[in-house]
Amino acid sequence: MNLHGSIKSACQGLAVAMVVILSAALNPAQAAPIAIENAAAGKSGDTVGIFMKIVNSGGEADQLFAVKTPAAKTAKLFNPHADTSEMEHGGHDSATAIMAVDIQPGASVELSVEGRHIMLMGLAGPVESGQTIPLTLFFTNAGRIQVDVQVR
Ligand SMILES: [Cu+2]
Repeated sequence: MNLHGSIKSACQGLAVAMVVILSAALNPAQAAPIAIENAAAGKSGDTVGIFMKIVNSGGEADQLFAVKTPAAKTAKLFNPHADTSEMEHGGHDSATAIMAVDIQPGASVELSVEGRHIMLMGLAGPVESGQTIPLTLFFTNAGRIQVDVQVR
């Protein structure tokens, strides 16, 4: 291949790359703006707490509004220390249940022992350390996100 030919094929390759980039930009639904990091589960009596970092790299706010798992009857969002200064884990009554977690664009939210997190109640079976629990997280914009969480 002569010099002219190789420049021409390089230009064609660039044109293809540009089309791919443009179509990705025009279809934001194909991007995955929500990422789940450092997901972990911890047993607490006859319940299991789920902790993770939710990262929103998209340009729009999103909202985690529901969680489902075959491992438990219910998976609820809680803010157990919303109205107390105590830093112990506990207090999962209906007063501390929250409807959803908002994640602003370009921001992240930490679901932690000390703050908001997910609790699994009515476990389907015994939960052992090292076991993996499959979760489906439901987001308003990002839709369903599957995540496997390992029990510490
Ligand atoms: Cu909890």
